[in-house]
Amino acid sequence: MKLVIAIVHDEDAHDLVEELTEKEYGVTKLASTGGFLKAGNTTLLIGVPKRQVDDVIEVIKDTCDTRKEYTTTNTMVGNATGFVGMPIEVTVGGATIFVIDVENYLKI
Ligand code: 2BA
Repeated sequence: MKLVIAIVHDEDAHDLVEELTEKEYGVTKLASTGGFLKAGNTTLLIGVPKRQVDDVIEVIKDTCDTRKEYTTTNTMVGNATGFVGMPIEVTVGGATIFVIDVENYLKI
């Protein structure tokens, strides 16, 4: 048994949950926040037998897009007279995926 943890863009989360559920994968959706952008994203927990991990990753690949997002960094200006917010572009996703061994899987 493996646990696939997928951090995805909020805009892809609904379709991804639909696709996974349609294929009868069990999914738990958690609201999460990225440490760098401090913006909302979605974390999905998907517990599957090892042989299904590749299929789950394919579904994620097919559903999640990369996006350009913008944040600002404080940069010193002049002779240290002040700071100005400099925009920086970052590419987010499609998805950040962790695959973890599950030692035990119980439903009580
Ligand atoms: P955030 O931490 O908000 O990061 C959003 C995007 O900002 C990242 O996209 C990456 O392109 C950029 N970024 C992150 N840290 C950076 C840094 N120190 N310097 C410059 N740019 C940086 P992704 O890599 O696609 O990550 C999307 C989200 O996945 C992240 O949101 C975070 O919530 C999660 N994530 C990514 N790597 C992770 C990791 N190693 N462990 C846990 N969560 C992770």
